[in-house]
Amino acid sequence: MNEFFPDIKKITYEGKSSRNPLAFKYYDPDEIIDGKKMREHLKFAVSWWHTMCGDGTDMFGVGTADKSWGESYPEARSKARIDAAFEIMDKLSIDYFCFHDRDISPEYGTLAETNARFDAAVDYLAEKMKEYPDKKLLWGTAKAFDHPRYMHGAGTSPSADVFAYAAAQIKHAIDATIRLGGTGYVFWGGREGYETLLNTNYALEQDNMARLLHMAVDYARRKGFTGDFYIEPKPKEPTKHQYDFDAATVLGFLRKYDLFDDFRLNIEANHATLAQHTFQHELRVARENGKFGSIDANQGDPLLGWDTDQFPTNIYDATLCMYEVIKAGGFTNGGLNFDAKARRGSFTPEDIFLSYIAGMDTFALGFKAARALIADGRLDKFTEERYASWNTGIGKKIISGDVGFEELEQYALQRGEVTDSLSSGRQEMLEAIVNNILFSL
Ligand code: XLS
Ligand code: CA
Ligand code: CA
Repeated sequence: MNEFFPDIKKITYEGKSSRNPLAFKYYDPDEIIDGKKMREHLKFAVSWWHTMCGDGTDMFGVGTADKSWGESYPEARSKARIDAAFEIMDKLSIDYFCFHDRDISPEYGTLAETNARFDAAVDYLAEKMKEYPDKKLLWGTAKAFDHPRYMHGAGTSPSADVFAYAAAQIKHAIDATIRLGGTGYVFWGGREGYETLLNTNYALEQDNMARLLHMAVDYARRKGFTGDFYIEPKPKEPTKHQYDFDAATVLGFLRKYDLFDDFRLNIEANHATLAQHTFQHELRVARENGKFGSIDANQGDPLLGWDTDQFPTNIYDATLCMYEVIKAGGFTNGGLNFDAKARRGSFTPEDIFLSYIAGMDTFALGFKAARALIADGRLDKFTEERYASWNTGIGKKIISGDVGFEELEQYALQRGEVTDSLSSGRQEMLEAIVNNILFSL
């Protein structure tokens, strides 16, 4: 078969002194760490929508990158895209991919026709996966947000017909995910939110979203899906107010609607910062609630207030991300999906490889730095000591439930002023420790 990137050979690890732009400097896929290859620790995934479909179109101009894969007709293009995707994964030593149904095959008139052509593309994908047995589906999802029918939402549309259509589309995307052995299924709340409360039945929309999720879980489990369901929080864009605002909001929703046991979170860096949180904050909230699942690895631009989906190159953030991942016990069904696109000006085929190399090296370094931070132990020890008052005396009694307000009042009256029980938070010292670790790698 013809190669799509004949000038690009398989990307190899050359180490940090290499000056070859088409080589890994930090990511050695086969390096064994704690008995596991780096590729198994990091579980990188290609995002089909950005890498295979995104051509740099923005609201001010048409695409700059050619993502036609040499084909003018949608069916042939779907197939060529699959061939090109496997070449990219193979050359970059990436073992996973993620897709929306419509990235694989677009809409064609009726739902029945769309489904039939989608199924044919999935057949081809399944064949290709046999040819490359180490390439796996990390997660699938349905694009229930771009067609005009979803202008007011899918699961939260005011139209029950649209809800039914979305359910039918999601059912089919779940079928494909199961068929391809996907270990996850994502719900990102595309247009599930509102522009104005003046026309919105907030309570009904929330209840309906929960109804849709219950139906999806019931259906998928009946069909034998054993992977994880994820909700991917995002605070705004495309709607002014997205219902799945951030990790804490989603956890409250899952608890309210008896969905808590069925879902984990897919945390995206750029969505965290849009919600005015750090990436690490969102991961910590997920982890401490037992809901860490998967990651959409990218970064926003601090000067821009929208979802720029840039390839992650910030080692500091990647380190603190991987710190949370390691503390969560590593990835199980999830992984690091590059929900990221090369900038509109980075339009050549090589830019696909260069941008993935940048992101993969960043996370390989972040992984090593996070391991070093944990092994160093200064951060964890400092935090542990900061909370030492909860291990003995009155702290221990509060935790064990042995005291109430009356006893605490007695204690406070006897104890006198308590400011002397505090010690410095030492933020600057801790930040310097992180720098010390980062620059000694
Ligand atoms: C959009 C989201 C989307 C999800 C999948 O902002 O990041 O790409 O990851 O629907
Ligand atoms: Ca995402
Ligand atoms: Ca995004």
